[in-house]
Amino acid sequence: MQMSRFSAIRVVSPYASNTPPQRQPANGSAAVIAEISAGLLAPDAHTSPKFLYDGLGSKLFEAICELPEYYPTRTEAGIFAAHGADMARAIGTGTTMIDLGAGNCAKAASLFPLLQPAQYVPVDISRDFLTEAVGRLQQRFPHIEMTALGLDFSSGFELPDSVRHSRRLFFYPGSSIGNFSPEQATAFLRGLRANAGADGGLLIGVDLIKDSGVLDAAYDDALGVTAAFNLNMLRHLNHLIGADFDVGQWQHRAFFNAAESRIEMHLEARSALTVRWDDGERHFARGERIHTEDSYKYTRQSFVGLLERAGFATAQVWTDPANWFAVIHARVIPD
Ligand code: AVI
Repeated sequence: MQMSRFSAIRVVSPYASNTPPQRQPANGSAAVIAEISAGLLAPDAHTSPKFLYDGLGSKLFEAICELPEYYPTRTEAGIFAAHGADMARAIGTGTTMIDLGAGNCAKAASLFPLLQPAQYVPVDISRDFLTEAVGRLQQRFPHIEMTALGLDFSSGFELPDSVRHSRRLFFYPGSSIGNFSPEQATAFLRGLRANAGADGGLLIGVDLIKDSGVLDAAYDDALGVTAAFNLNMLRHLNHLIGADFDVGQWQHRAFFNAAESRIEMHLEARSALTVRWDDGERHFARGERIHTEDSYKYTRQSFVGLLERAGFATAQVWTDPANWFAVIHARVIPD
């Protein structure tokens, strides 16, 4: 019997790449590999959002901040532009300004002419990027003492003695606090309070609850930049744990979960597949997801309550005309 001339054609998912990635040796530390493996093997597979940020992930996040749908960055910048002078009056000059997740230091630098801190302490996990940015900034503001700290502050930190003790102001813009759960956020802010001293304070950006259509679009933009940002995590995981995730077999899902008051980002398997890595493997059914990020949204009142539980009294709140975003100045409640 003659074989059909089509019998040699392999049927593959239209999304899978022709050459699925070959597994490379794992590059992450033992602790990182253990953390990622445990999350992938959990009944509800999940990963920490910190793995969204490799070199490309950081660039994709910068691109997200330029998107028309991603309102937080420009809304917060608008609040600083409109109310910076008022903030400076409330906070006063001469603080020790500790910038958490400083990146290119641009947000803090935009406030220097008004806040005039005595010392600027940018903190960021990406030490090289930070050192370069601070070098440039020091030339523009030679009178401000600058002490860059390259560390991961998300799981708590001790400030070195080179950081002045008086009038510490933690600067935490961008609504990054939303990437912690409310319980984690309270614990994190308690840690800041412990480091702030009795005369310390906090200037923090918080994203507010709004129409779910606006929220959904901000995390699932028309150009697919947020999808690329989310999917890029799989390439990063391949690098860290030596896995063979095939990006083409996954799709981005993001939606507002009103009951939990958070945007959830997931990666969803387009078809049944198995992922293998050095110490394990997992089968994913079609439609099964990996939960990659939460971004909590607050009301003004709910965040003020969270600050109080962490030992901060809210001094002043500034918002944009649509009430989409808040910048809050809070002071340490002394013991
Ligand atoms: C860094 N963080 C505040 C962003 C957010 O909005 O939660 C990360 C992000 N995820 C998707 N888009 C932006």
